Amino acid sequence: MTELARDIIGGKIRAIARGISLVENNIKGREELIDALFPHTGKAQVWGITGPPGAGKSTLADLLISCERDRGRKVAVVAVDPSSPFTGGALLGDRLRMQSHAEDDGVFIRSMASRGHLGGVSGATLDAVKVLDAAGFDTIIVETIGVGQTEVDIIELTDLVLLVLVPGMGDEIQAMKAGVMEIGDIFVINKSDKEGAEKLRTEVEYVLGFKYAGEKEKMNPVCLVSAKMKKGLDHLRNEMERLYGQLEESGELREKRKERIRKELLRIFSLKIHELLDRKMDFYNNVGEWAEMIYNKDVKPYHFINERLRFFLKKESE
Ligand SMILES: Nc1nc2c(ncn2[C@@H]2O[C@H](COP(=O)(O)OP(=O)(O)OP(=O)(O)O)[C@@H](O)[C@H]2O)c(=O)[nH]1
Ligand SMILES: [Mg+2]
Repeated sequence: MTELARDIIGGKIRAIARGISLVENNIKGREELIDALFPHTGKAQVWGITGPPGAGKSTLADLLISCERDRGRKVAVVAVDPSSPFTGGALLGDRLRMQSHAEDDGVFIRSMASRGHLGGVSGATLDAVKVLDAAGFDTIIVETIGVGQTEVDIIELTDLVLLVLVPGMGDEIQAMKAGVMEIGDIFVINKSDKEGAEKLRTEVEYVLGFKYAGEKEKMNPVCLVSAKMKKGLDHLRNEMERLYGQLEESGELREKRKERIRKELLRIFSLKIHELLDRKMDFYNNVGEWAEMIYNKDVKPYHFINERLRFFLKKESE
């Protein structure tokens, strides 16, 4: 085991930060590091917080950090910024609304930018969570922006998701019926100090009522919160605990995590095959010429592709 891996397992903050940078930038040594850390993972609870921009996700995360610290648990927050090429660093600063814990060794806060490399931010975030898990954080919170189709699939990254909604998004709720309501395990209506929170709760419960027609006891919790005023936190925290306990007891957590590994395997294998294609077939150097041949009707497209593939695989196995 490398010194870096040992220091991460020992909980050394600088090593943890370096480990995450290594993962984020996909630097050589990433795979060895994750493999070394892997036996030490699986202990942390991994929470997702997602919702539209400015919904109060970071403010809420900040409060949850305090709750966890009060219970003697170590907490890490990873804020994923899927669009940083466009928003630059400005948004990142804004997202880290958790500075009150800067001095606390039991708290680690980090933002991750999407660097657009293959494997993307989801792969990097999953590995960053592994680093934090191995480092001994009891709770890991992953914050992502998103309503609807985003690059980062929060369900794929975490055990349980809080979807943060805010009053005044009635139209969005209409649009959400189809997909987004599937995302949240717990629905947090934040900014309940503002007008319209009760109305939103009714709307959300109405939509969930359809989803769970006849099985009301299975309906997701809907929690009214004001992160700014520190209101509604106890109820939310109790629901989080209750749901997590259920997940553990029913075996669902195990299944979720296996499903996460299945998706990860698919992504990594695809990635590696893609790399192989590029390296061994010299795809990008040849593709222009191949396109020319197809354009000129010198060859038939599928026949040509299958021929090339057979040739490549044969050569590989020799
Ligand atoms: N009135 C009110 N304002 C809130 C509440 N929670 C957060 N805010 C404010 O909403 C703004 C955005 O809060 P953040 O916590 O940065 O929201 P976010 O969802 O993390 O934002 P992004 O990460 O940029 O998407 C800040 O000005 C907060 O002070 C709340 O409960 N009530
Ligand atoms: Mg934020």
